[in-house]
Amino acid sequence: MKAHAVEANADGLIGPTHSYAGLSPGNLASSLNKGEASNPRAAVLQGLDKMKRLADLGLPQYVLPPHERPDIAFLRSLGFTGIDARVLEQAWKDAPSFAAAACSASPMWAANAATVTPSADSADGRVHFTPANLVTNLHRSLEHRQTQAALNALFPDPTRFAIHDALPPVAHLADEGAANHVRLCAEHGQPGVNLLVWGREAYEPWSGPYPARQTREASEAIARRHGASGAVLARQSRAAIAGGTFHNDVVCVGALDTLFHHDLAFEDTAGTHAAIRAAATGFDPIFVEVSSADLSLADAISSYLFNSMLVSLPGEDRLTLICPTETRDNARSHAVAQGLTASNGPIGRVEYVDVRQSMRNGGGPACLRLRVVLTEAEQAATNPSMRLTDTLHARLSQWGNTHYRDTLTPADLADPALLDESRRALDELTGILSLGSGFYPFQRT
Ligand code: SUG
Repeated sequence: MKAHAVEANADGLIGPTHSYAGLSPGNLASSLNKGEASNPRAAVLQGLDKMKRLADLGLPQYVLPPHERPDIAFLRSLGFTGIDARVLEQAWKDAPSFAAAACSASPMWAANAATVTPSADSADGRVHFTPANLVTNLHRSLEHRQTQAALNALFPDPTRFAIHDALPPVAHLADEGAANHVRLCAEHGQPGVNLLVWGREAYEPWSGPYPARQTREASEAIARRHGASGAVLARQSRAAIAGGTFHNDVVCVGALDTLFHHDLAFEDTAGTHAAIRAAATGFDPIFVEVSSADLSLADAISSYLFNSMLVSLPGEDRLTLICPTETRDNARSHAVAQGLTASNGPIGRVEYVDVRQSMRNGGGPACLRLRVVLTEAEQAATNPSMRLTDTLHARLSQWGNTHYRDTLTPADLADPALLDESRRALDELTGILSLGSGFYPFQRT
């Protein structure tokens, strides 16, 4: 008999350099909004309010700190020298694309932080984490070491938590973390099915219009190193990637026994369903599939119906789907969402959250959170300063209001004052979240 467990969320706190730099080919929102002015202050407050909604609904909620940006150490590795402000200035002059990558606040999308295997599924009974190497996009490849440090700060007990290194950062092992992983189960604390969705094989010639960001071999290696039971590997459909589905979680989400997905999510839908059924022990999976006739892939992507949080709330029999407001604004998506609750299916309620600042970079409610199934003993072993309470929500909102700008264009990223502002904010945050001394590179020099 396994211990009772719940699905906690760890959200990426949105950083002070949140901007629209058009850094992610194949992510249509990122390309479409390139060059627009962002509002980092509104962004961080929207993210915090979303976290509070989940905490108020009764789920444990944790905060993952933003990374140090601009990433001066990365620019130094490219040969830029002198004081930090000069490194930044020269990089913007000589290598603006690299400078833009060094400024991205992309660690906010915690679904890409790591792949997580709960203790109920792992060979050694610990919770396993592999930070994603995110090698497909330069700006995201800068994340995994600091992500590992953040996970170590949140889950400090090595007898309960195993935080691995990222997979070797090469294209053959391209990994985007939990955005391509869905866990199904009867109860969170019972062994589950781990659906790992990949877009291409390591040695496959790739000719699609957009990159496939996850290799089959990366997914296999993670299941192997975590000792994950119930692993099912499924190929993401080529049509989905070509249409702008840069992660599987743009068209698919699951919780407990329910997988909710678009009919173009998988290359072989019937085979994927059959493999999940075969791997499921103690429950019959329920597939809620939305057809292209009811919702085109383009509408699914622009409205982010599936990039929602599907959650099991304390005391409720049916699941709740937490969608971005863009889903409500799209008549077809809204009709599908209403149809879900009107039916007698597993999804009983739909709620909406405003994360528009993140959405304009292709990051919906599901992108902003990393799901971590935890027993009570495991929850007790987390860093208490990183758990969102009403007090921490108020404190971080005040912190964001104090330190963040309310407008930022990509050109503003070159402003050396932004470097100082960001560092001041992160320095204060280090104390608020008890991250330990020297958590950020700038604190170590
Ligand atoms: O990797 N956007 C992110 C969005 C990640 C969404 N995550 C999930 N689907 N789980 C990405 O494409 C855009 C940054 C810019 O263009 O400035 C960006 O990185």
